[in-house]
Order: sequence, then structure tokens, then C-alpha cells
Amino acid sequence: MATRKKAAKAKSKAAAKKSSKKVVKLKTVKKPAANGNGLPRPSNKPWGQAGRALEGVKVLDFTHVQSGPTCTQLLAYMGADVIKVERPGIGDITRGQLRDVKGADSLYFTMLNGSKRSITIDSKNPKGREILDRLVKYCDVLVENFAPGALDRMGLTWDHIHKLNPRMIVASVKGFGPGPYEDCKVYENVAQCAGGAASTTGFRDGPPLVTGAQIGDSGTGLHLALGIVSALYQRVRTGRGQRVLAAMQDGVLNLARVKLRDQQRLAHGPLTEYSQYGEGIPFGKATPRAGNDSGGGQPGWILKCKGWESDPDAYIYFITQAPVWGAICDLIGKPEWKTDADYATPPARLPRLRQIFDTIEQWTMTKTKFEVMEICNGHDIPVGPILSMKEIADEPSLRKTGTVVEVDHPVRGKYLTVGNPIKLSDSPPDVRRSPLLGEHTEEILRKVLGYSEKELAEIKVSGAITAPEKPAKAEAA
Ligand code: CAO
Repeated sequence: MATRKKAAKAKSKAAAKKSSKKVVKLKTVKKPAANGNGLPRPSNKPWGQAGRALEGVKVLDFTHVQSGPTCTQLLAYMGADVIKVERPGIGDITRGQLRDVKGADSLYFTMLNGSKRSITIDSKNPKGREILDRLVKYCDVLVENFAPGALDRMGLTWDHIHKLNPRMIVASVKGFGPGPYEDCKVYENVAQCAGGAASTTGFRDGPPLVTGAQIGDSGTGLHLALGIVSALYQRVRTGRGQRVLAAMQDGVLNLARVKLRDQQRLAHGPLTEYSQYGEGIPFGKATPRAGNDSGGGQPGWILKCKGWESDPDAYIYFITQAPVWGAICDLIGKPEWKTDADYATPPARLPRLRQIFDTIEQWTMTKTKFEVMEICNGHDIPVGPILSMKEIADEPSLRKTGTVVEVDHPVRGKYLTVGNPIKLSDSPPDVRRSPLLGEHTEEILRKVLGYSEKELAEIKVSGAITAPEKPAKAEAA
């Protein structure tokens, strides 16, 4: 009996000791965060050494061509592990498009797929599907920009994905949102036209124009990236993933919103800042093309500079911002315009903008665009030199900031790419060369998905990761 009592006492003493230990542990856990809102204490690590912004985020990248790859490349620059799935033997179609170096991946591909890993998987092969399911379970985000319905046809429906991984965010670029055109395949210029950009770009007396900036593809990729990051942030609270859709028509319209603004203003009278107004040409029912008129409230135009006769880029964008009107008048040798009732106020200038810009041009033509830039900025006058791609490629300050980056590729050698245009002070960008087709297939199967050597051997003969063998040529008789 006494022994049993002794044992019980010892047990309760041990339990008390254990529970007191527990209290100490709980206290540590409950210690309030420094800012009191549930966030971890601020890192003590030096700036730029606390990991990258999206470190730990795993992206299953099913994108191709431009819109989707723009998005996943940005996520990769921000530190996400982007695993690009490509069709065995073929890969992203852009690898072979607009080739400049024989046998090497094109710049079209390399400049949109930096910092990613490439795995080849035939998504229509049963073993390939099995590998994809494992990747779905492993990753946080699936990004795709196939034609409408293609992902479902692969068996990767939302229900299937969500069942395998309820935390998965499934992000898509499509040409159009739900509606009459939702099944259409769409490329860049289709989106520029359908999103309202083309009808409002160009000169009034010419046809609609598309712009060189890829606002349909790269612009939509940017929108999608924001959607993904927002969904990741919401997932922290809800624990579940969601679908993210960025339609190219919507993305273009978002970038052309000032033109929808003008459409509504038309109901209340002419658009007085458009040169068309000054020229006395009546407005129609829709926002017209406005040449190089400024899209904002400060009139502007592109003007010739010294050398324009032989250099197609010897031009400058000149803005007649109201607060610096006096300085402009002095610079161009028209000090009398400061007090002349026809020129002194912005409303007085509107009907004679063409003549005003012609006069300013007489001055800009005596200087190079860089001289105009220097002189005008000295007076706070906003101007923009028309920079050629050559000038941009050679610009040292863009190299310094990492906006233009030179990377080395094992097949094509050195090439320039556009680095991360968004700078984070605590997350240095990770800009590396694009992967070769299937370069990381075995690495991902082994190290990420944990396939054994035996399983890997089986996968290799299944046709899931390699292109089907070409039939051997019949031997000559
Ligand atoms: N294994 C096996 N099959 C694969 C595969 C893989 N790893 N990757 C892709 N495929 C298959 C798809 O399953 C699809 O097959 P089905 O038609 O039988 O379902 C097929 O490849 C082609 O996909 P797609 O229709 O998306 O490609 P496309 O070249 O015909 O069209 C595009 C290209 C861009 C017009 C279309 O994808 C699209 O409209 N995407 C949405 C909008 C978009 O992003 N446009 C911007 C493109 S950049 O200018």
C-alpha cells in the first residue's frame, strides 16, 4: 500500500513538474508580437538578407507564349520556386519562334522564362498525369494560359485540383471573361483591339493602331501576378485556395481607362484638350484617336529635335504643364506669351495648341533630345526623350538598377533581359537565365517529388517525360 502511495506521489510530482514546464513553454508561445497584430517580430537580419519576398511559394507553371510566362517570371524574380511544365520534345512554342541563334532557345523564350525550372511532362500520358497530381499536392499556385477548356481536357479541373490540394490557387489568363467570347483563343493584338486600346491609338485620319508595348500579354500577366499574391495573402486567413482569372480584354481596358473616362465626358461636350478641338473638327460618338496628345490634363506633343532628318528617334515629348508656362515662354524666346491674353491661361491656349507646339518645336529642333531634357528639367519642365531600344540597352543606369540584366546561357551565350521592374528594399531580385527544355526533370522527380530510382526508371520508359521516339527509317533495300 505504502509503495503504491509512494508511486502515486512520485507520479503526481512528475506531472506537476511536467505541467510547470508546460506553463513556461506556453508563456513563450504567447509572448505578444512586437507590433501586437499577430505578425512575427521584425527580423534582425540586415536589409536584403531576410530571404526573398515569395520564398517558399511553389508555383506549378503551365504557361506558354507571353502572357502567362510574364506573370510566373515575375513571381520567380520575387523568389518563388517556379516549376515550368512543358510538353516533351517540344516545350513552350516560343523556344523555337523568332530564332536568332541556330539551335538555341529564342530570345522570345529566354526573356520570359528566367529564374524558372523546366520539367517535361506529357499531361495526356497516364504516368504523366500521376506526376502532375503529385505536383498539384506539392505546389501552392497553378498558373496557366491555355485556350479555354484545355486544362479541363487534361483532367485538371478545379474540382480535381481542389480535392487533391484545397490550398491550391489556380490562376488563369484567358482572352475574354465569361460572356459571348469566352471560348475564343486570343493573342496580344486581339486583346489590344477588344480592350479599347487600338480604337483610341493612332492619328484621327488614319486606321486604328496597336502599340509596341505588350499591354495585352505582359499587361495581363502583371494583373494576374497581383491576383495571385492577393490570393496567397487571403489564404493566410482562410486556409483555402481560390481561382484567379485575368482576362486580357479586361486588363487592356484597365490600362486604357482614361479613354473610357473621355467617352463619358463626350456626353457633356467636346474634349477640349484634344488637338481636334483646337482644329475645329467636330467629335463623333466615340472617343477618337488623338495622335500624340497627352492623355491627361496637361497638353503635350512629340516634337522634332536636332538630327531628326536622319535619326528616327530624334524626338522629345514636350508637356506644357501650366505651372511652368512662364519658364517655357522664356526658354523658347516668347516672353510676351506670359501676359498675352491668347496664351497666358490654359483655356486660352487650348484652341491654339498646334501653333504653340509648332513654335516650341522651332526651339527643340536647335538642340538634341538630351540637351532639351537637361535644359527643361533645369526649369522643372516635364519632357521625355524618345529613347530607342539601342539607347535603352546601352543605358548604364538601367544596368545599375537591375532593370536591364545580362545573363549567360549555356547554348546562346550572353543576352540581355528585363529584370524585375518592381524594386523591393528587403527582397533582392533573383534574375537568372531561362532553363533548357526539361533541364530539371530528374531533379524535380527525385528531390521534390521523392521518386525512387526504380520508379524513375519506370517513368522513363512510360513516355511521360520524353518525346515519343521517331520511327526508325526503313533500311534501304
Ligand atoms: N502535354 C500534353 N499536351 C499539352 C501539354 C503537355 N505538357 N501542354 C499543352 N498541351 C496541349 C493542351 O492540352 C492543348 O491540347 P487540347 O487542345 O487537345 O486540349 C494543346 O496543347 C494546345 O493548347 P492551346 O490550345 O492553349 O495552344 P494553341 O497554340 O492552340 O493556342 C493560345 C495558343 C495562346 C491562342 C491559347 O493558348 C489561348 O488563347 N490562351 C489564352 C489567352 C492567352 O494567354 N493568350 C496570350 C498568348 S501570348 O500572345
